[in-house]
Amino acid sequence: MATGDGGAGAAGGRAALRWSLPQRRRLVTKVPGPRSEALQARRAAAVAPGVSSSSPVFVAEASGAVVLDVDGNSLIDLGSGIAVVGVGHASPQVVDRAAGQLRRFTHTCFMVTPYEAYVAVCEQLNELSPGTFEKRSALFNSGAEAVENAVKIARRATGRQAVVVLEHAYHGRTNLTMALTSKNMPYKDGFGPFAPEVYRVPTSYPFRDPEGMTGRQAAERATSLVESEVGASRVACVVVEPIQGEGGFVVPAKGFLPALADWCRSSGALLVADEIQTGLARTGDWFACEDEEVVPDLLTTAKALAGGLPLAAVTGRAEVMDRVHPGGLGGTYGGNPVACEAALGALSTMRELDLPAAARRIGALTGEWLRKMQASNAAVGDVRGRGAMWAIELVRPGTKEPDAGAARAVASACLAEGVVVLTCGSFGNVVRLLPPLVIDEALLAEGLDVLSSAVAAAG
Ligand code: PLZ
Repeated sequence: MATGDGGAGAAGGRAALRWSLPQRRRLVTKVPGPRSEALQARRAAAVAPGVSSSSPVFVAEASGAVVLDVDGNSLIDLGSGIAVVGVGHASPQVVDRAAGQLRRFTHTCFMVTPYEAYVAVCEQLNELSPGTFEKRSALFNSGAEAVENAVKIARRATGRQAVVVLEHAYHGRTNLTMALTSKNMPYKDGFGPFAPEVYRVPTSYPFRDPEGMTGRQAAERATSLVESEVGASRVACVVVEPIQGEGGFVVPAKGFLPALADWCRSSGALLVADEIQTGLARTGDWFACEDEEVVPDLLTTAKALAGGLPLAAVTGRAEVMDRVHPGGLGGTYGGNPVACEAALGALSTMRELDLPAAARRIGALTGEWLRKMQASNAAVGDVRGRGAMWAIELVRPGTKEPDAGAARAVASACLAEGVVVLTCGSFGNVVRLLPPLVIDEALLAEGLDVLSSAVAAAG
């Protein structure tokens, strides 16, 4: 169960989770309230403005699917800190294991004196990720760092340099991952020059592609460009998000990912699946690739992996991973022991509560709700997603012209009513839902009801 008072959550009637906060929406001031506003003023004087917040509500406590702000408002969280707390905020096993580890030791550096939890996290990632072949993993701090390392490994293993990425891709904010990321504002503007040998080709975006274009045709459009403009034999890897995250929750047409995987195999390029946002139960499978039985050579994870602590990983075929010389990968904090223990807690929660199944139940409910919204509102151009990763793309009624203003208006109307939702998309016009997978179904429905009203008002 996923409520403080004993109801059955989307995670079903399996092992009980007790949350420290009642799982409810309750507003006691306007949102943001006076204390958040006072902190916002302090923040403006102290924090670099380049780091902004989409929901300027300061947090006092968070538990399960609820965030309690400093004014005492209890908000429904349909963003999970950008797909991180799938197991819920302050999830019991995450907290217990991390706290236990904090008391034993906080750091030694795995590259100096190793510890078991790092090995155990790698073992579990190797077991859970697609492919029955032998695998190895390496741990890092952030998603961007994992993607950078996947590229390093692919280049080292293939002896090739070119990296192919897709339109609308998001892979991070470091220099190499900015180059891999598609959208200029806010991620890249003025921050160049960017890393060389990165080539961008069209993705499959059913809502915006020519009517009737199949996944295989979209893949052919991409790979023929690579062949003519890059040269297949120069490609170290193709990096793809199986469902694009920041770029707009773009679900490719069926057949697109398998065709890319086939092309990689026949070209000697490696397929890197960036499952940082989609991975670890979010889409209803352990990994989104599994939906079409795509088996990547390298796979990146982060976000949900450690239930809120910073931890990321590259997992891949042993024969690829083993090509990197000892000492070629690492970092002071990569695979920090507290983060590794938290990950062991998160992974065991995902298994015990069967969170892939919970994500599928969330998806059934959410998809139905969003389609109803679309039927009654011409501003909802597209509804798409899988599992607990769903979005609406907002357009000017009767057109496909993106309406970013409407997406912003919907998100702020939801916040004012005590529901945190996120926007995304290359055109800023997508409202996305990433609820904790342990959310109570009634609470999710309440959040969707608030969203419906906000969308109706914006349309
Ligand atoms: N790959 C697919 O979704 C992070 C970005 C938030 P880091 N997405 C949230 C922001 O505006 O910075 C992400 C992702 C995919 C890579 C990353 C990068 O992960 O942990 O933020 O570095």
